[in-house]
Order: sequence, then structure tokens, then C-alpha cells
Amino acid sequence: MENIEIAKIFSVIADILEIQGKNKYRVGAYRRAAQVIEAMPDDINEIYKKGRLDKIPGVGESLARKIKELIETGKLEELKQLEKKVPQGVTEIMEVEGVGPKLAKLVYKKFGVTTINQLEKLVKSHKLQRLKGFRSKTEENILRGIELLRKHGERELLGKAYSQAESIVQKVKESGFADKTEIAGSLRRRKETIGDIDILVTSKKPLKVMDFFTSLPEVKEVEVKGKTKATVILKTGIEADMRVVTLKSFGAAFHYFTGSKAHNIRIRKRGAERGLKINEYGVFKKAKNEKRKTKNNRRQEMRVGGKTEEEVFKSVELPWIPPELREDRGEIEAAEKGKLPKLIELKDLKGDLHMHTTFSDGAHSIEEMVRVAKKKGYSYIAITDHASPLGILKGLTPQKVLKLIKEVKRINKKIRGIKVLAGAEVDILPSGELYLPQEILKKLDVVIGAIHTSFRMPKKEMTQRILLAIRNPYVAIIAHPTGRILGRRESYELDLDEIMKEAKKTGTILELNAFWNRLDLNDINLRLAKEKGVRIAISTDAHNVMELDIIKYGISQARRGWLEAKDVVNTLPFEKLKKILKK
Ligand code: DGT
Ligand code: CA
Ligand code: CA
Repeated sequence: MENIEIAKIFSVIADILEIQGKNKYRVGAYRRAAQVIEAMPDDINEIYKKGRLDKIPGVGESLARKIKELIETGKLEELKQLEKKVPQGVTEIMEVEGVGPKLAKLVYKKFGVTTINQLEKLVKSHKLQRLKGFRSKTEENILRGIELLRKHGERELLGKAYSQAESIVQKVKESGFADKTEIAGSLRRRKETIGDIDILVTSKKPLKVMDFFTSLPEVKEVEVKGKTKATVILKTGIEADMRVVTLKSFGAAFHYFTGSKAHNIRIRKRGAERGLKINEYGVFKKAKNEKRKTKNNRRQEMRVGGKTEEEVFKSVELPWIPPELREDRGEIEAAEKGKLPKLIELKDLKGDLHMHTTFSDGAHSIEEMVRVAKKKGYSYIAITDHASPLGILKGLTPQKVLKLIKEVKRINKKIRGIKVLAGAEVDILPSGELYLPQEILKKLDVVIGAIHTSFRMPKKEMTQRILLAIRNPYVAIIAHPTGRILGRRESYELDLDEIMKEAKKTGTILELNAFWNRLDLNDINLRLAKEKGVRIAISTDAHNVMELDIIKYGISQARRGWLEAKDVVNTLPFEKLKKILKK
């Protein structure tokens, strides 16, 4: 069993327990373990073989036993028992924003609803409204939630698709049947959601590669299997395409299958303007002599390139364009003028400015986070635990803030070679005030303002709420500024233009939250922020040491937003950054 499958099962169990109204801690234990297992890079089967399951953070003896049962038998007795009481379908309707465990239980018990379609019918019949305590607004919210989920539809989050694609690429490489194995498509462009995984291979033994790919253990179904092209559906539900091409066509195919389609069309047109035909097989010069045309037209065309992507771009008089920019959003014009941005890279980052520890809802201690961050080569990080009226976040009180500051001091003395900033992610209340008093905020090295409640304020009020936080002299960063959660929650209603203007004026930093279901700000808004001269921080919002790695999705989103190292504050050396954080 793969990490992702076990994580999914634990998360279903957490949902069922929650629907049953079981102990909060048991629910939380399953949920946290699911998160950790999903995020960790190590193969859980290897950990099992070493007998170290109970060493996974958030996995104690009892959960280790469940994982063992899953790996050994492929099943879990507990889940079977639970499903007798609440079928899995009921947990799926909880994916709809606005449907919590209470409502899920109610519609199941009273109306037998186990699918999203049934839920939609029920809501539309207005039968819910007749129950005590239901308002028509709840109906509206549920319908909006269903619509959003459907819009997100079959697309998969970048982070989830990427780790699966990487593992397949690794296996194909190790098989020895392929020469080159590369991720293409929207995944290579690092789009925030992925329709399907595209993998491109060069090989002298295409049939062997096809056999290998279609019989991988993660494959559930083979949809198409030809001599050079296969499509499979993975057990996780994601579709994956593989194509085998010859070495001399590789660059042309890599460019073609990387897309985007809109970018490709522009390049092909530039080719046509230069008397060239560009397709996935190569770059060809069209035959001049019409008379020589035979049935086999291709013979009349001369291959002039296609082994590398550079050759393709060169044939249309352009420099190589990074895949993240290939959306036909001005990259071709920029390339033509020699004005492509020098995109930020992972190695430019000197630290991570948003993470949680056991001081709130994180799984690891400050010391554990710091040690892993140091290993990653960071020169500084900020510990920013929650301070929020929301109970589930187990946030900081003023007294706990003082304790956190003390602990950070202790760690700074104990661990050399990395600087730790004492911070907090403090809720911006509907009034625009922060959840902690100003004299406490003042004591922190970095304050992140964030919205975690009252998401549905009208545009004017919501904008005002955030503007007030931006004007707060102690708020250095605004976390996940639009609040969207992919497939679950739309951005708040807000005037982002106003917010960016005020951020620029006050020197407040806007966050690019790297969490794969947030990626907020998105690519388009990042580019706007850059044009307006607003500073950006790329941060993970990690809740355990493994999640410090998701910074890579922040970097790729920043690249899609045309950001350069100089646009991002956590590329600065510590002393300079510290000044900016005290605005
Ligand atoms: P996705 O899978 O929806 O996230 O997006 P992509 O971009 O990965 O699209 P996909 O998988 O349908 O095709 C991969 C690439 O192949 C696409 O980015 C560009 C290229 N491609 C596919 N169909 C066409 C087409 O009709 N014309 C052109 N010019 N390129 C195409
Ligand atoms: Ca694709
Ligand atoms: Ca595809």
C-alpha cells in the first residue's frame, strides 16, 4: 500500500468518527497521522520493514498496529466495522464546503443521503429548510459548495499529482528500458491543478517501456496501450499518459507535450511565418519545389531541428523559455525583446517565515523544526504558531506567547548556524483588530495577520478588515491573502488592488502560501503584486518537519507569477530581513 492510500483511509476513519460524534482527540489523532503520512517522502512500506512505524510523528503504538494490518492484509477491521454504521459515501459529502459532520449525519440518518448528487436533490427539494434551525442561506451555501467541488472536478492538486509522477519517473528510470524520462504537460508547467500526468520517454525498446509502465503496481486500469502511447488510471484516481519518442524528436515532443496549447499555437505560428513546420516530431523546412511533391509529403520536408527544446525555440528566433511561463501571457513578447525575468529558484531562499509547532496545532517541537530547517541549509526561520479564537487551532494566549519567546531564545543559544524568529500567526478579527493585544504583538519578531473566521463578509467590509490589519504597525505579513482553498473555498470578496496599494504604502508583505491546496496568492495575483512593487514572502505554513519541503510548490508558483529573487523577502540576508519585519 502506498502512503497516499493509507492516509486516505485514516482520513475517512476520522470523518466517520467525527460524524458519530466520537472523542475529539481520537478524531484528531487519525487526521494528524493522515496528514503526516501523506506529506512524508519516505515509503511507508520501508518504514514498516524496519519496524519503525511507531516512530512516525503522530503515529503511536495503536496507529502503528493499524498501518501494519493495512500493509499485511490490505484491509482494516476497524474501518469495516465503522462502515457498517456510516457508509464511506457519507464522508464524501463532507468534502462539500459548508457540510460538516453534524449535517452529514443528519441528512444520512433522516434522508439516507450517501452521495453528493443525492445531497443536491435534497437541498433543491427544500426539505432541509423545513427542519428546525435551517435557513435558506444554508441551502444556498451548500449548493455553492457543490458547484465549487464540481468545478474543481476531475483535476488533481499539483502537490498530490507531482509526488506520484516523480515516483513513476523514478521507477521507469530504474527499469533501464528508457534513455530519457521526463515529466511534461501542466505538471512541468507546475500549474496549481493537473488534469492528467504526462510522461515523455525516449527509448530503443518502446514495447518494453509500455509493458513496464502499464504493469506498475500503482496502476488500477489500462485505458489505452499502443506501441508508443499508453494511458492508465492510477489507484489514486489520477490519469497518466506516457509517450515514447525517438531521440531526434525528443526536444520537439518535449516542447509540444509541455504546452500550454495556447503557447504551442503561438510558436507554431511563428514557425509558419518563417517557412517552418513545427510539430511533435521536429522542426521542418517546407519543400520549395511543388512539383516534387509525392504521396509521402514528409520526404519533401527537411528536418532542421527538434532534438532539443533549445533548437525548437532557436528556429523561431527565441531563447529557451522556462516551462512555468508557457501560458501565452506575454512570455513570447518578453523573450523576443530579451526581457524574460530571471526567475527565482529554490536555492535563492534563505529561510521559511511561516510554520507551526506543538505550541499550537503543529506535530513537532520548535527544536525539531529548527534542526530540520538547518539541515535544509536555511539561515533563518520564523516560528509562527496560531493565536486564534478557534479552539481547534489550540492557539497562543498572551502567556503562551511569552513562553514561546523564551523557548525561541533558548533554542537560539543551543543551536548555532541558524537564526530563529519568534512569531505568531494572529487572527484578524472581523473588526480588523488582531486577536492579541498590541503590547504582546510588540514583543514578537514577526507577526503574521490571517483570517480564519467570518469568510463571507461583503467586499467592502472584508477589504476594510484587511486594510486595518495592514495598517497595524506590528503586522509584517498578511498570510494567504485571498483565503481560497482549491476545490473547497472561493477567495473572499475583496478589493485586492486596494490591498496591494496599502501593502506597498506601509511596507507590509503579502504571503505566497506554498501549501498545495492554497497556493495563495495565485500566479496572476503574484504578477500584479510584483508590478505594483509589493513585497512577497514565500512560506510553507508547515505543521510538521516533512511539510517544510513543500516550499518547492511555493517556488514554482512564484515562477509562474514571473517573480525574481529580488521580489521575495526571504531571499534577503537575516539583518536586512529583520529590518523589513519591523516596519
Ligand atoms: P491538463 O492535463 O489539463 O492539466 O493540461 P495539459 O497542458 O497537461 O494538457 P494535456 O495533458 O491535454 O496535453 C499535454 C500537452 O500537449 C498540452 O499542454 C499541449 C499539447 N497539446 C495537446 N493537445 C494539443 C493540441 O490540440 N494542439 C496543440 N498545439 N498542443 C496540444
Ligand atoms: Ca496533462
Ligand atoms: Ca495528457
